[in-house]
Amino acid sequence: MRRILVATSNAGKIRDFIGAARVHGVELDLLPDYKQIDPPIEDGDSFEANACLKSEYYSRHVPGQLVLADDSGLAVDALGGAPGVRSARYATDENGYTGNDIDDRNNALVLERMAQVPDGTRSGRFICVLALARDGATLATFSGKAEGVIMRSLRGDNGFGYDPMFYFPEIGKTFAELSAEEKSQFSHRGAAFRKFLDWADSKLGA
Ligand code: ITT
Repeated sequence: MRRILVATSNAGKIRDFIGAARVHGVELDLLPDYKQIDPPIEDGDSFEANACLKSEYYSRHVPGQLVLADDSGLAVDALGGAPGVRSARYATDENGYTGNDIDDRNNALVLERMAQVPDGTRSGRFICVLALARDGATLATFSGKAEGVIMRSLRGDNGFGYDPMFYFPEIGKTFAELSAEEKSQFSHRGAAFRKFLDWADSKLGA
């Protein structure tokens, strides 16, 4: 496969991508000098819109190269689909918080808002859209989801973001109790990544 650059500032996503790529024997590189580039404002109202916005934006910095960006989040049914596209900034939207432990704050807020929600109605899903772009134009998008249940407390030390509250019934574990390779088999990001690999095999060649 041709060189694919991944544009993300999220260390947890990078870990997931490395795990998924390893499972498939593929190598991914990070966009060079990512930190020197001012991030775009993610103001799209869907995962797809934000993924395209990011991949198109970053691909303009590396002419001729293929750039993959990820927009993703957790949609909880009892919260009307929140945090959804605002997943990374759920606590920021609530109270302006922007510190380093934003994942902890986001988790605490979801647990608090779910406290009175009875068992049996605590369903939610992770959604991921990957967008592949070159020279500012999207070539294709790939989506994946994972259906689970929102726990009443956090469990597991792996992963990132909402992983410790996301119980995956098929294996009886939260996503934070899985290695990156295991998570990629069940996760929204792994599913989207496999669609991307299939597309890349047929459109870009080996
Ligand atoms: P980039 O835009 O730089 O990729 P970001 O963290 O801002 O990084 P998003 O806007 O796509 O990315 O927000 C995704 C948020 O959704 C992320 O910060 C987590 O809170 C949550 N999330 C997405 N995928 C997740 C996963 O696999 N496990 C846990 N939480 C996840």
